[in-house]
Amino acid sequence: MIVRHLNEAENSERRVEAETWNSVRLLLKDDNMGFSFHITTIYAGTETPIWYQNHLESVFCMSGEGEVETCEDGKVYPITPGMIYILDKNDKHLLRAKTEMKMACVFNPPLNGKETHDKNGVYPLEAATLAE
Ligand code: 9YT
Repeated sequence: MIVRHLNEAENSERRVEAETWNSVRLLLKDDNMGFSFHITTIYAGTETPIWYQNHLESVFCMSGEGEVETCEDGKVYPITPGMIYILDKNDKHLLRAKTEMKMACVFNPPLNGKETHDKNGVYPLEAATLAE
């Protein structure tokens, strides 16, 4: 069994910083679970364009308020604690935080731990990362 604690992980290299968010990656590819699990903080008053073309992601809101807009159809979904959105179609989207939001995120395939968004809001597949 693997046991970790958020308090320790956020003071380690598991914490990744981006302009509009930080993410503490509690479970990663090298744990061999087939998915990764992160606690992500989205900063208040931000908008983040995201398009995970290589990954499926589920995002559960634990605290805070905001909204997510799917770019293809312009639909806007309010985010409140208890809401989950599931990007089952690699949906391109805009994530807006009204207040700071704490999200629990699951990725398939799992992240290796070092990824931050590229200019299109995408994480490359590991193979692509290694080829760069
Ligand atoms: C909700 C979301 O996708 N935020 C961006 C960061 C991502 N969750 C991550 O890398 O953990």
